[in-house]
Amino acid sequence: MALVEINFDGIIGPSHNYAGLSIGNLASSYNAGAPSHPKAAALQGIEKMRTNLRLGLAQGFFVPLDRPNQNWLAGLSTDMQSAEPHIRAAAFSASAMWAANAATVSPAPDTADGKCHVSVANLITMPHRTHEWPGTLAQLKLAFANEQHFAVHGPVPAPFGDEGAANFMRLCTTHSDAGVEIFVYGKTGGLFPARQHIEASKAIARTHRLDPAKTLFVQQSEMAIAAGAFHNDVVAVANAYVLFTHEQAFESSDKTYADVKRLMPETEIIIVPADRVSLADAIQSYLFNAQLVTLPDGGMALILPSEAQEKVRVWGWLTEMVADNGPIRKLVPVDVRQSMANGGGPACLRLRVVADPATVDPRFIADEAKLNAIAEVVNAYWPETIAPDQVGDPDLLDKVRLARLALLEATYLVSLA
Ligand code: SUG
Repeated sequence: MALVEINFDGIIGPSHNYAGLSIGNLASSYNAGAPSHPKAAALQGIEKMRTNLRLGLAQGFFVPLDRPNQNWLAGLSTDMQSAEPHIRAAAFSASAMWAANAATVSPAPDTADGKCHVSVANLITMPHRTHEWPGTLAQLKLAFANEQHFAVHGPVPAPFGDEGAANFMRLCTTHSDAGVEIFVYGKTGGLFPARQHIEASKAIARTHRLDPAKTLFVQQSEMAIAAGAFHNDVVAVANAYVLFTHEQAFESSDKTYADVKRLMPETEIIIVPADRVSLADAIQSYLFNAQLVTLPDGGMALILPSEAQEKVRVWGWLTEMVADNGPIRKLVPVDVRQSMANGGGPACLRLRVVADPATVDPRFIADEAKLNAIAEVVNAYWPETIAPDQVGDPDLLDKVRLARLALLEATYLVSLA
């Protein structure tokens, strides 16, 4: 069977809130302390999955992690009642929703043993994300338990930061062909941290048994990180033979484009010039944090945040591009505003896995009926709103735990409890 790209979206968890935890992520900082709307957030995410299904795309999902993370708090010899506010907020964060940061995935055609390799990300730069990986790994091991087709790996050891597929792109002729894998790392971002370290990227390439002749390590531009592109997927995205990128995404753009063309000459590189869309506009509108997908008719679409439609210069450039007979033919705006307010667009919410869906645990594969069942649980159990001073409230903590358990029951995933 031909391999297809399956997008696994993180279901937005019941503890979704705005705690301003991610320095360098401008939306997270601007919205710190605002009330959040977990139910609306999760329903927006579910609608995005429905949009993808209706476009004829394969869709999967991951469930939220157990929050607050009592084990992590216990490791710090504290609990939700006595922890300092920033520790409490870190333990309660729903940040695992951004599944692009869950892992790096090298599809079977790219690896020496013909298996799809999946490495869970250590996320060690931001304290609230450091404790995601054990829960994420448990889920990856379940979803991709078929050892004939998948190899699931633990995290790269500290101190090398790894943020998963958010700093990774793959180019190929079709998903079933061997591709070129591009790892994007940061060195410095001025006042902001570079979250992806080259040592981590290289370790993953070795673990995944990639062909060094078809692997690139590319430095993200310092200017982009300093402007708020805390992950490369905020300024560039690739699909099949298309690389869609902002002019200022990479530190050495010309060398990057030349290397890409050398390894895959048929690549079409679409560069958005800074004098048409500034880095600031790109970061505010998240036009690159789009799902660039191949539709069943062979054309490509950008599933992008509705914020991109609201910026005249951004939308102007995009509509010109699709009218121009290039490979990207369709723009599909989706409303994921609750996630966007924490710096997570449509592409952040999903992990791409190129595989035969029949080899994945079916409990993680979505269809309309399953999304209806998930939406029912969200409607019944997810909090309407969370104000910042509620984060330690025992009633809210109970509600959040019960909500997740109800979802695990509805998705037959109680073993993850
Ligand atoms: O790691 N935001 C996430 C957003 C991740 C976006 N993912 C990708 N670009 N692929 C982050 O910065 C904010 C949480 C808070 O402030 O409450 C947060 O973690």
